[in-house]
Amino acid sequence: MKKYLQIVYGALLGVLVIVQSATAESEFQKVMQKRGLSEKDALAALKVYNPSGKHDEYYAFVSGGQSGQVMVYGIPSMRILKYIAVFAPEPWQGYGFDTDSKEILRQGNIRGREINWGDTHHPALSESDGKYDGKYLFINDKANARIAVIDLKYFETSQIVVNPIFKSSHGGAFVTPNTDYILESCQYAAPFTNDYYPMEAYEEVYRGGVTFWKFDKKNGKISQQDSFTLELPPYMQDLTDAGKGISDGWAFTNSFNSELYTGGIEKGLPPFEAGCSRNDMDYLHVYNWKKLAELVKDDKNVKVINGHRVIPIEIAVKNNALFLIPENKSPHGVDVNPDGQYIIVSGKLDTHASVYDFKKILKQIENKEFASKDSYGIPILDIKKSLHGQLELGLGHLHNTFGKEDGTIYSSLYVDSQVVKWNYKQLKLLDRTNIHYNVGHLEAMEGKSADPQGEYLIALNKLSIDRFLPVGPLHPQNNQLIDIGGKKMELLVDMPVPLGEPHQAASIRASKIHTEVRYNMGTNSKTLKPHVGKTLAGQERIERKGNHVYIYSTMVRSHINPEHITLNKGDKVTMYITNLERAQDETHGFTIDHHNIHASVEPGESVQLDFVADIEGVFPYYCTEFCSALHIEMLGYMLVKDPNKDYGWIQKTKIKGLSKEELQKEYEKILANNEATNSVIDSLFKFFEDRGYAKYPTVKNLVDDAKDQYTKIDSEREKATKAYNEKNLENAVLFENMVWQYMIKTADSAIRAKDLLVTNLATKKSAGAKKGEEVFHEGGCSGCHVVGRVSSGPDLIGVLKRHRNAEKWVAEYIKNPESKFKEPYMERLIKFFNLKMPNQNMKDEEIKDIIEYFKWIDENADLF
Ligand code: K7E
Ligand code: CUA
Repeated sequence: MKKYLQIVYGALLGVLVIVQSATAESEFQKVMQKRGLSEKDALAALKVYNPSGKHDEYYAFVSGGQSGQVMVYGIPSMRILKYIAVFAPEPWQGYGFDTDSKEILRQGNIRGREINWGDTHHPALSESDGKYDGKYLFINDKANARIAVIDLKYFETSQIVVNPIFKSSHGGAFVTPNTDYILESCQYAAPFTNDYYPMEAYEEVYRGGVTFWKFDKKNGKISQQDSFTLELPPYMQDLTDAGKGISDGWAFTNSFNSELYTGGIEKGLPPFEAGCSRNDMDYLHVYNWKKLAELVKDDKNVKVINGHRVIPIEIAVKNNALFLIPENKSPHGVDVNPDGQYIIVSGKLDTHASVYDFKKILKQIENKEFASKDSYGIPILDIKKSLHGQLELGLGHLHNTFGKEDGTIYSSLYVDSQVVKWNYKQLKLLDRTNIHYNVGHLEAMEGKSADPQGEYLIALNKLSIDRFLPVGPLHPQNNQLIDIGGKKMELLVDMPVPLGEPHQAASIRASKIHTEVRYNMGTNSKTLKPHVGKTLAGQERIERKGNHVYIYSTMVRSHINPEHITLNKGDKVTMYITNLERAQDETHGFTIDHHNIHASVEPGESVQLDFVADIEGVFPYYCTEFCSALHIEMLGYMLVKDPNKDYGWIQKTKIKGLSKEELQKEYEKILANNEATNSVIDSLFKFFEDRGYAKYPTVKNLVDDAKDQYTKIDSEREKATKAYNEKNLENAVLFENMVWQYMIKTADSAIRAKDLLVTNLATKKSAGAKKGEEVFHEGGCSGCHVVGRVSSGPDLIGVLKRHRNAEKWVAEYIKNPESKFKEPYMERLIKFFNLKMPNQNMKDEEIKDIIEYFKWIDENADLF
């Protein structure tokens, strides 16, 4: 136990320490005991814990199910980073509440109807050569057959496309190895047109299919006119995967209704679930998308339905581009292995997983060696000749993800509630682990790419039953993290997901994602072009064209310009807001009360709000992000009057001000105050210049922001002086106050920059100095001593030079302060500070470390 804890503690510090085992061990044990944790728990905690500021190794993009969103969290910490709004309005991001994002959301309208939710299932990352490139994310909406594009530079939805002929789609989004196409297979068969056909027309008119959405990687958009669909029989296609490596150019889709069953429980007929699983076999669809992409170029190979090109079954068959292979009934996941030779089909109703060998499939196709044909004329390959083999895994095999070692695959067992690790080449079971209830998808790191990374696996469970504090009948979902780095899988932690069913996840190494932190000034974040309403400082204005009022406004710490907007009831309003900030994370939010509008305006972004001022009244508007110390003061008033009413009776009150003398005093006071603040700022700026701050990008950003704030002082000062000369003392004071506000904003960024620069420049602390610093703070020394200046106690810079044999002297003094009070130097200090240093009962070891810390301070004295 003792040894074990030493190792654990050593790992925690990241260094080999000869543990002060007595303290470390007992602290560790105390906490474990108090929280009822086992050694295994403690180890799991170490594997997932991120101390403040430490980033995760991977991003996980997880479908938000019925929320219509995508959830982003970090692995291994499982900390949620963002919900990206996709198919549903999301107020924090302003998504669906400002005009520009509404335009994206409304791209998802179907037959003129607004759809405000989605059932997201399968996120897919863009690929180059089958590997994740970190540029885009795609997600499907099963309920409404839509696909969305998310730009990973901004983590924002940039496009939604509606499938023109499918009524539902489950098998999307899956991408081809260079993201030429995003594949979306239909689920519930229906007529491709929008007409009524009775269920009796199922075989004749109802159809399934796969849509190939053409993606333009350069501009990050799906080109709808270059996209097309392969018509398929109404077999209820399920999931899909694109080939890669030797199967590049092909794709695979399974299905669950080879029976062509049409239900009718209310008529006394067996329900769908019975009819669709009567046969022992369903069909794996195998098709050559590269060939189809060639065929579609010739008009005679396509029929156009709802303005969309469709390749009929017979054309695909005639051109050797479409085949079927039997698969055990009602399968679920289909996954192509990293080199593209094997296709693993999950059993679901069968205890076996089936491994198909693409080489064997291709051989039969090339030899035109077919077992039979289905009723639509599609050639059927022999299953035995196509299989590499099968392996019994357990009950309810739903999905697969690939491991790092050649041949390893992890599969989910929904009914058994297990994850199994096996080898699909050798058809050998390797390991299995129990997880919590009903796992659906699972994702090992980059596990569906051509370059799986292993390390961790997440199990996306449907039920959470007893795992978390109860929150009523609707439970959260449960995502579980499993360590797959060792020989045995180890369950590490549960994460409740309060969003929607987490079907599929896609993970990517964090270093592959490169995001922006700001927009070029005046950018429309949805088009990434300059916004028509771009407004720079000084260009704020209100323009009226008939009853349409255009407001060009800006937001910057800590005011909205304009602050008064007076309208007539019935005015149409277009309000443009530009966030003038350049500083990272200086977002402003904007709302006008009672108008159901909200915008999140990121640094540099311009947004547009459209609404009708259709109710009379007084409506405060304000910034909804706590953006600075004066955030609450960031407000304005929209005043809507009824043009048919007479408001002449209203008395305008005048506020009684200060006397002239009082104002003069006020003015002098604030001038002096500003001068003092300015000299602090000067010394900060000098510090930056002297230390070459520009070499450190984050520091530079902060300093730039500080300077940016500082430049705003001149014009305010001018206004103050002008007002003063015009004897308008009241305004002179207020404008000088504005000067002070900008100084505070300058100092705010500058002080953060200085702290960061000091951390960058200082010499590395020894282990002792690090501990000494901790002890210094924890022991209460920092209550009186501030490094770099005299506080309630003396500055500690140079403390080791102030005494002869100083290390020994200081050590003795900390240990027993009273012993030195009588020394003449100390007598003078005590008198000066009117304070005696208390005995903090430091241990010898701690005192030694504090001295180390003092040495470090002296080494870096010029930085404080
Ligand atoms: Cu939930 Cu991939 Cu839509 Cu299986 S699917 S679980
Ligand atoms: Cu801007 Cu609060």
